Amino acid sequence: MIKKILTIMLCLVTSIFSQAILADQPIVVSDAWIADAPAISKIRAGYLMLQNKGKHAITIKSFSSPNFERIELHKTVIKDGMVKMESIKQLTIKPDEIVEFKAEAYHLMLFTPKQKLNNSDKVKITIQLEGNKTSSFTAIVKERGHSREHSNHKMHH
Ligand SMILES: [Cu+2]
Repeated sequence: MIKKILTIMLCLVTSIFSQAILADQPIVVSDAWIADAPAISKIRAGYLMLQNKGKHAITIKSFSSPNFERIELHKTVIKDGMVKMESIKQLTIKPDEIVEFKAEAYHLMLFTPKQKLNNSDKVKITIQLEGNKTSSFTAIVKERGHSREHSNHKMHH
């Protein structure tokens, strides 16, 4: 019995400890959202703001979500007058730097939703950082505003 209580306590301490590590991470995510799209669409675009509030550069290796088969980090570039998207393998954020994801720059491409996503749904996304660290955030599904964001997206995928 005592052994069992000890184990439970140990688990509690461990989980509090790991939460503290997470909270300690200087990466701050804000305004994370995923553009709503017809259910038939296999691709969603996601946007967020990343801020490094720490003293050291942070390198993002990848993104993942239980709601999607895979997530890629893309950057829109203009080459020879053509709009193209490049897949970015890793992204380094300097101390105090803010990286804003938007249609004409960085964005997330989320492939193959595992279930139907509706407006206002919350999607958990995990960032894999260099040094085997992770950081998670929630992105909300919402409709795009009246902009020309990603209007020609399908052509490039
Ligand atoms: Cu893209």
